[in-house]
Amino acid sequence: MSAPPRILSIAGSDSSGGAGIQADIKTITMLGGYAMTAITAVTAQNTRGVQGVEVMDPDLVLDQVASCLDDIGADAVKIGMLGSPEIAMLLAERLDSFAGPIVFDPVMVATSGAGLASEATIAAFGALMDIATIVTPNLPELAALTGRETLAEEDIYDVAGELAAKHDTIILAKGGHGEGGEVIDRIVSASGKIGSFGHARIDTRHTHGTGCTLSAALATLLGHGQPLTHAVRLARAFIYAAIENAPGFGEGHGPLGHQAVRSGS
Ligand code: PXL
Repeated sequence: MSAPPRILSIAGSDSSGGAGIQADIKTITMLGGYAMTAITAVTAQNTRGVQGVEVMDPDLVLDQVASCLDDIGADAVKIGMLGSPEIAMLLAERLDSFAGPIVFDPVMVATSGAGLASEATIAAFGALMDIATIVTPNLPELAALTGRETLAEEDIYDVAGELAAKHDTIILAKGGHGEGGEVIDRIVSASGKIGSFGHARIDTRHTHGTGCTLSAALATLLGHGQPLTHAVRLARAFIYAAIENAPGFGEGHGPLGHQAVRSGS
């Protein structure tokens, strides 16, 4: 058996196991990767909301990253919840020399509506977008990153293209928060549209951790050496299968069924 791709997830912990580091470990493992973690914050959380947060010391976050990269090494990195502007800035500096793909999910708000990044932390996202291979905002995040209150459907390509150009990266603008029966995800570079994927919207409240899962899947598939557009296609297939297989836990926004996704489904 060939060695699995080594994937480092830098993200927050979700005690309820649906999002954050826990979703990432499940996703990376199910997709045949070897999961490593650097925890930025610990949340007390369930499907109803976030009951408590403690942000890690920035030095300890960097130590976790160094412990992984200096010994085992990584084929791809995923960055999620950051916890503080200091952590964001230090990570951007540390990962500037990382040679593999970096997937940055600019997490701002949990599916439950709880805030997961302060304004100062969001202001520091630029440095991470500068070093990211691909950034995966949902539509409210794309609006916030480009200084807009709202974003009209017809402006998504232009706005995402401007952001891609500003940070020399690729934007995957996720359409889950859009209107209509079809969810459209668009991949955009500085020079315009690369591709788009549509999927019938699934009527469900069990979407806790979808953003984390998609970005971790993308990092794992890029770590496997899949080309970017195909990695997005496969990561979307994984997430829709995980939504279809959600176990229905909790009284709020329940977790996905990562463990139930079989290869080929
Ligand atoms: O999906 C956003 C997210 C990221 N990180 C942590 C989370 C969540 C959503 O709940 O809990 C730790």
